[in-house]
Amino acid sequence: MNEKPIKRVAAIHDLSGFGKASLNVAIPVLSVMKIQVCAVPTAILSTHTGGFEGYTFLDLTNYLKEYIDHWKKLDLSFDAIYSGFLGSEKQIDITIDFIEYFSKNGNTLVVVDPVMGDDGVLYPTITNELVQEMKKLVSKSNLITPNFTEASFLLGEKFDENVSEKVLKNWLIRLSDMGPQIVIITSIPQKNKSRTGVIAYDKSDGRFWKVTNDYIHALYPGTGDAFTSVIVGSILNGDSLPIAIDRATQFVTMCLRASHGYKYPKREGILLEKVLDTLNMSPQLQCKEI
Ligand code: PXL
Repeated sequence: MNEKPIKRVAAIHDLSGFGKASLNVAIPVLSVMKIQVCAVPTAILSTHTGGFEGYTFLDLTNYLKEYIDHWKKLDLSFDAIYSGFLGSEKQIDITIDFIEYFSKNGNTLVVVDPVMGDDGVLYPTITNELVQEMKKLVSKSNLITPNFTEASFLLGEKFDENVSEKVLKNWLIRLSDMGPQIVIITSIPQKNKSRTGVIAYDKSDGRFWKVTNDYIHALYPGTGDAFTSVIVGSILNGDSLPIAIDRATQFVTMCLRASHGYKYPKREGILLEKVLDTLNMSPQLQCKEI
């Protein structure tokens, strides 16, 4: 009597009540992809931090131990562990401990989205110490999804918008040398400014993948969370790496297109609900080996 009829993800993120970020994105996206989300809320905020002032913030760091201890007593197991925005070095240590305990059987997919910054700069809450600590978390993962800014900070490299494919391949290899088998870098500036790129590497077969998409100049917080949530669901559902990337990039593009035409504050996030049902359609196959 111990069937597991559905795959399960432990999602270690904050819960920002208003706006589309972190758990408010991971739960609907993965649920539509028929995967159960088990939330490990690291903090509760009234809104996410992008563009809102005066938000309230309840740090749950000190509560997490008893929360996770209960799960240990229940002997729960997960098909994947997926972490996102983390607020302190202590939360990173707790996440590392969680990964070490719950991925003991060796079959758990560990996905780390090292949420730290965008457009060449770190978010206000991210210190240099946190960047160093994030490298430790990356070393425990199987798959990471830094954006171009986060990749440059993890490697101590300059944010150069004219970066070449050759340099990016070197970055991918160096990031995978830190631990993960698969590295996906998003938001890569393209020579053609109306495009944006995603590039990936799987060190188990040494293959590189790339796809470019229309760049929609509209900064909605939470798009990175949507991207990585789709990657997690897609890999768990048995898609190959390029198909997972196609699914995630096309979903985010669709979210942006569905949102962009409306007149409302961008800080309120993408209109996820309008396009969630597209997640169960076949993506167009656009991601190419390079
Ligand atoms: O989407 C990343 C994210 C997660 N959590 C919080 C945030 C943000 C981005 O702004 O503020 C609290």
